[in-house]
Amino acid sequence: MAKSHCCFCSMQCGLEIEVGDGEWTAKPRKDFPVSTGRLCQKGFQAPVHVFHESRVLSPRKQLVTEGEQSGEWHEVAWSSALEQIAQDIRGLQTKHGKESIAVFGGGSLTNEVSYLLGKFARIALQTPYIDYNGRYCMSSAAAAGNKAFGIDRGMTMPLEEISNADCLILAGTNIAECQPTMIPYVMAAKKRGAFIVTIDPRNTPTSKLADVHVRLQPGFDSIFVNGLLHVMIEEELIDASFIDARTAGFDELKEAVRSFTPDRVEELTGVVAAVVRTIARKFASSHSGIVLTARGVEQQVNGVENTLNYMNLCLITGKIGRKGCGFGAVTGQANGQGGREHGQKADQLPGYRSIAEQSAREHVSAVWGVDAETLPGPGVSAYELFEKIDAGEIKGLLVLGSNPVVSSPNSSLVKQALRKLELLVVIDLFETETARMADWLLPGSSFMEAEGTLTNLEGRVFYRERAMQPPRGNPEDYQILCTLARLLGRGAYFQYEKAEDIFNELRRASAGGKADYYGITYEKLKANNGVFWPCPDPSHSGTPMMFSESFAHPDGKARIHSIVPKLPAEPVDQQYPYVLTTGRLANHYLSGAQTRRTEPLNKKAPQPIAEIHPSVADRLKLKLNSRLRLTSRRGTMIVEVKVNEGIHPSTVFLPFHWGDELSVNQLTVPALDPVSRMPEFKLCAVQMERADSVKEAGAYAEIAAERQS
Ligand SMILES: Nc1nc2c(c(=O)[nH]1)N[C@H]1C(S)=C(S)[C@@H](COP(=O)(O)OP(=O)(O)OC[C@H]3O[C@@H](n4cnc5c(=O)[nH]c(N)nc54)[C@H](O)[C@@H]3O)O[C@H]1N2
Ligand SMILES: Nc1nc2c(c(=O)[nH]1)N[C@H]1C(S)=C(S)[C@@H](COP(=O)(O)OP(=O)(O)OC[C@H]3O[C@@H](n4cnc5c(=O)[nH]c(N)nc54)[C@H](O)[C@@H]3O)O[C@H]1N2
Ligand code: SF4
Ligand SMILES: [Mo]
Repeated sequence: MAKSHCCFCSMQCGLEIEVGDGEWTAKPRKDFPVSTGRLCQKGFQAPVHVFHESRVLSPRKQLVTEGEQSGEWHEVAWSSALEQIAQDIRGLQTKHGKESIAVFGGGSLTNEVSYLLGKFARIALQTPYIDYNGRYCMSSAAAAGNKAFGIDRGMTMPLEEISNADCLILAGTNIAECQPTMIPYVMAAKKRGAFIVTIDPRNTPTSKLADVHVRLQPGFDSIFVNGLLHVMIEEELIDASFIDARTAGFDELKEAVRSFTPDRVEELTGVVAAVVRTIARKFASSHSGIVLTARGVEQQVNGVENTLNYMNLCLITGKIGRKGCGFGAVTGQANGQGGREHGQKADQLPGYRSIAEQSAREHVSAVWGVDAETLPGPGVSAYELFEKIDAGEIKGLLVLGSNPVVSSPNSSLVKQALRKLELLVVIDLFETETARMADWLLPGSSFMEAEGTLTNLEGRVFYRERAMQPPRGNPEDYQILCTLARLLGRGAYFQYEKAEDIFNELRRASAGGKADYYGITYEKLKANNGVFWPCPDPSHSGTPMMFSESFAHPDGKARIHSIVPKLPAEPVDQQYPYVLTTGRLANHYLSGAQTRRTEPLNKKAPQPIAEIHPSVADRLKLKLNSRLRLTSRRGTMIVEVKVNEGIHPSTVFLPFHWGDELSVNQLTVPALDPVSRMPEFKLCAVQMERADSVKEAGAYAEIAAERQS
């Protein structure tokens, strides 16, 4: 029996896995406090994909005929596959420079592999170009946390504090589908009488738990929050002594929200003024309260500002750093938190250090045993990496732990770019949509086959045991990187016998940084069901509750930011009159690479279904079994459709868990937040028409005229 953890979301529920002779059982672990002995449907099925018949079990090279990938693969032995790959990398770097190779990582990788991947890019490849799927995921919350609090730990408090809160505001976070085992904490608060508010353009299983659900049109969060802040200040519901002692920037905020009266907010957003007042009063006057946000408010060109504004709610009411209080940007991926701390990001070194800062470069290069001058500088963000490939500046790419052909915005450009590469190496469990375009596909190790540490949404670092050896004696992900480094002549920097050796180096590299893991050891993790970072020395027991006494800015004060609401990148117009927003379903995970191969989950949601408001269905003259054509400035697709009475009439929602013609990212806009470089997955303008008889319905022209009037 192995003490494992589900491979999917950031809750990282404890999973007891027993493997024997091709058989397995998976049960909830009773001893892991976070998941309170529970698993959601994905957790129970987590091992299914690991044993799927389509697992990639040996290295493969794709036959290229007349410059095109043929879809025909042949197996190559590990040693010669890695030698050929190293040779190709060297060839490209000799011809086009070190910077012609890039790396793309993922937030499901362990801390050890994330750390190693950052080091591999900077030391083995000597390229600045590394980024990862977390750029699509948490980067706006990360930037906002750094700006407001001086540090980015998604949740500033442990999960159990949710149960102690008297008021909960859940904005753009659908925990009932995305972190289902968090629900018991919310229910405990509800039982104690907590007032619960959800803010989302549609009804979701999460909004069903709310006392008030605000059906907000996508892109309107900052206007709405300015209204809440206005009421709190106007009615003197703020915590003046907290503001005075612990924050900076309040006077500017007061000015900035002065004109956002509830009546004006109602005019701008359609949210009734009395509702704005009630929510503001309830949150501010409750003894304790927590604000949780997620991708709904972040995946926008104004994502950093949206998140900062929600943080303001906690800061002006003094609801942070004490019992039942805090702010949480709910992390998404298994290791979404740890994966963004140790150097997979284009501008980052381990311990959340900045690669542009001289002292940071010196610290990390001393740990790595290299001269600080030789470390590359900052690279570019995930989507911009594909733009650089498209422009011919990057010739080779290594992808580990992501399926960007499905998950990137404006995916046609990503595909076009990947076609131009001279070398694409993918390390994955499956021949994903991205792997199909690769020259080389190397077997990746699953969550059951590799030990290591991860950091859950609370900032709790924990140890995950290996449940079985990788199939056919295959190497683990970290071993592939080490061998490649050796073949590139940099083996001296990649001498590890086990994951723990990498972790011990990570501890030293992170020491003194913002995300300080120095005091965390494997031994401590195993004995304590995890340790919360920061944990700066071995005698330290970790930091579950942050900011009890001070924030992480040098003067100890949090920064209040005044937000002037801005338009999305692509507002609706006559030609594209609806807002497309995208997100998740309970049954599937991200690009679907794993869950579409998990039959018990896949059969519950075999294809994407668009959600639209009944009034829109009428306008489009949809009939039973009608299908819907969605068209944006970048692409078009046809999907099944269903009516959701609780969705904002301006909005159509589509999940993104499918590839090829069912991928919604053919339509999404590649506009990026100016600070975080996170794409606007939650908002783009589309037209919609009945697909079974588009001409006859003539619906689109009709709506366009209607909306214009
Ligand atoms: N089942 C499942 N669970 C998952 C995942 C999965 O793929 N499947 N993925 C994991 C990962 S990596 C992540 S990042 C998290 C994501 O977790 P969430 O962020 O909770 O998930 P989303 O569905 O992307 O978006 C949340 C909600 O934002 C709403 N929304 C859209 N636009 C706006 C807006 O302008 N304002 C507001 N207030 N809300 C808006 C959407 O309607 C949606 O209900 O989930 C994690 N858990
Ligand atoms: N339209 C739209 N697009 C979105 C979003 C949205 O809300 N709307 N959300 C964005 C967000 S928040 C995220 S996080 C991204 C995620 O998007 P992706 O990065 O595409 O996510 P995954 O499907 O998890 O891809 C992980 C891949 O790595 C493989 N893998 C998993 N674990 C391991 C491992 O340990 N080793 C190896 N070698 N391989 C492994 C899996 O088989 C899979 O192919 O999508 C983003 N894209
Ligand atoms: S809540 Fe998340 S971690 Fe827990 S079982 Fe479900 S998908 Fe896995
Ligand atoms: Mo994510």
